[in-house]
Amino acid sequence: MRPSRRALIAAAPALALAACGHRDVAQPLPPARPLKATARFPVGTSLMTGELQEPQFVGLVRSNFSQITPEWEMKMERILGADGSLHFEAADQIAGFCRDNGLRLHGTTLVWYSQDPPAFEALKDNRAAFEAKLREYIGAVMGRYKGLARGWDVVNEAVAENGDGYRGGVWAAGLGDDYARLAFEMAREADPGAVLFLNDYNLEQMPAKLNSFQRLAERLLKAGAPLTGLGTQSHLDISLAKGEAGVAIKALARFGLPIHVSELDISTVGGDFSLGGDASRLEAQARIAGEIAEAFAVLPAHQRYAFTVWGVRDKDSWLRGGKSGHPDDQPLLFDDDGRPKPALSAIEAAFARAK
Ligand code: 9MR
Repeated sequence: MRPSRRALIAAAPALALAACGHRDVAQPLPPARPLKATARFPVGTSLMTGELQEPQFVGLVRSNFSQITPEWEMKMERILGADGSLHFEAADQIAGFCRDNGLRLHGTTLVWYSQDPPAFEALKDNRAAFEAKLREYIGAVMGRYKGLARGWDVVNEAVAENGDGYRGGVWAAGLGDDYARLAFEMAREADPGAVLFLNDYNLEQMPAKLNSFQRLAERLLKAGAPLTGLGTQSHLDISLAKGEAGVAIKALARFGLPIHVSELDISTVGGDFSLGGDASRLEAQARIAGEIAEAFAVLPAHQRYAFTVWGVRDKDSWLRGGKSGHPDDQPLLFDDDGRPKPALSAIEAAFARAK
């Protein structure tokens, strides 16, 4: 679906400036309406402790967002030492920032195939000890942020990369195929008030993966697991065809559970075609941002857990670095200088329309 006239009109000032090439824009864009002011549901961003030292970053977070996901500080890789010790300094710093600023916290992640800490590797042939250790870990982490964390990604990225079947890393090795159900039960014991998510990526781009994700959710629910939320990470890129950005949300809505757009970014360097210049790339990004925002905003109120972006300014994104990153990527809603982009305006327009 193309953005409506209203979305395009709302995006017009940003688009006009973007057309000059975002790196050469001399005048700052007029301030957008704070994102959270337009939404009737929590709007989140991820952040890292280092970013809390930057006044511009903190200002953008305070004015635009109402929920925070720590980008890695609440993951096992940060919390759990090789000897089984727990390290909460960084996680506590983010929790403190949330408390001080009246922001909701979303925790990620408790059980993730890609993290196989030595403390669990050592126990994988001793099922009882492995289970006790995981119960203790989930109890300690969720217990520490009880009351502040509204929800947690309990099981992250359980569907196989190609969408055909599942993967469980050390968790399946230690607990068998039932590891996800056990993890959800442990999470409910630790914090009965938290929304407990199954979370995954590429659900928009890969029908097979979306299908397997739904089968897993059905299986868990049938087995009585306290799965109470569904997360679609939504790492998208500008090659996404019209209508695709909202497909996961629309499919998952039938479960009647709260839905989290949990890690939205829209890469501008993806795709196997040339769009010709920054402006058209940012326009394509805005179209996709508007589509996914629209699909989320029209959900029934009780299903709108949160709409979360995976970072604030383009330069903060994980897509700028690492092996698969690209130095020119502009995947987020604010540019390197903290100026609002067309994608932000498109999201605001979609949120406003859905009221
Ligand atoms: O953006 C995150 C990056 O800073 C971390 O180094 C990495 C490993 O913890 O995780 C990244 O976030 C991932 C998220 O937790 C799960 N979905 C994919 C995200 C991007 O890789």
